[in-house]
Amino acid sequence: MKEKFEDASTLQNLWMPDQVSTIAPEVDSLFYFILYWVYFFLAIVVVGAIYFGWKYKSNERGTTQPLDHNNLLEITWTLFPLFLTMVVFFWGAKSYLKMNIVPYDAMEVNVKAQKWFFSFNYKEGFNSSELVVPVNRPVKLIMESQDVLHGFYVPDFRVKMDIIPNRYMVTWFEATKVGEYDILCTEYCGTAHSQMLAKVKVLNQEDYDKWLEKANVVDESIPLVELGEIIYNKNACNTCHSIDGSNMIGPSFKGIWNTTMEHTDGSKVLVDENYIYESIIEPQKKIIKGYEGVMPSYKGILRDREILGVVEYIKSLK
Ligand code: HEC
Ligand SMILES: [Cu+2]
Repeated sequence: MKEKFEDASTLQNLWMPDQVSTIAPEVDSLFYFILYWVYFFLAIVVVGAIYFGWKYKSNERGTTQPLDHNNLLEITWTLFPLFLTMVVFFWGAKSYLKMNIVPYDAMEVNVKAQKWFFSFNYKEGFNSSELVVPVNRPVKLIMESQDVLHGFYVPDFRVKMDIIPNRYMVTWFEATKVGEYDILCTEYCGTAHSQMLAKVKVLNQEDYDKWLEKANVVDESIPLVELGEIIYNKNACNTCHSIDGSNMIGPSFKGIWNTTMEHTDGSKVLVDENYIYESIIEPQKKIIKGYEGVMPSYKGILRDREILGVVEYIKSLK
């Protein structure tokens, strides 16, 4: 918090998020340019209305002369706003292009949005539930949705892009300050878009290299049960499955091990390793009675050891 206020060179920072990308100051200055002109015209209208209301409040002065026209006034109130809107247009177009033309040397990260979480796939060959990037380096995001429309939004970066299913959506940013910033999904018309929270971690190059090295190996030293619990929280299983027996969007994990589940096709299946594996990789294959087939596939997202971890974790929830 202290850091926040040290940065607050103007009052503006009190009600806007920090400016942490190269584009943020540009977006804000155009925003304030428009905002201050709006205040200016608002003042003219309000002051004018009050003044004339007062001036002509009674008929004592008689009626005014019929007005014809006033060339100077009419030309002014046409040309001046035209000039202002043109400034806004060219300024906006310039920033818009800058936001949409990705620098050629940008580092690339693939982003996948699905109900109800983001995952970030690195070219080095692993997935992360956090977007971790080096500071002062352009980052290109190639985004796709596995199911419905989602939105990718980082307020501190002033970066926002819808993620439309069946196509790649591209955006980019260059973070200017080390720190941790919020990622939000901006679709609010579904069950849990508002809970699709994630973080961008901006590290200096050295820390980033270290993180990359570590993230790229599955840590064999973590016991399977703990790994399973990490996956449960990290990969959003917890938005649909409880561990205390209560039903959410999906069935609870508590006590399901070694029980039989009835499916919509009437078949009964024992919850064992194979069934859990299948539920995670091909969730639509068998749908449990009383539930909808809304679980996303984790194929290509969870590695084998991680799935084994989930199996052990479910076993442990007696
Ligand atoms: C969007 C909600 C959602 C998310 C996220 C989700 N699931 Fe599911 N899951 C469901 C629903 C709904 C069902 C029941 C319908 C079906 O069988 O597809 C289910 C069924 C299952 C089953 C079969 C369960 C049983 O009780 O027999 C397993 C195992 C499972 N999920 C594991 C996971 C794991 C592990 C994760 C995280 C890596 C996860 N799910 C994430 C919604 C979700
Ligand atoms: Cu969403």
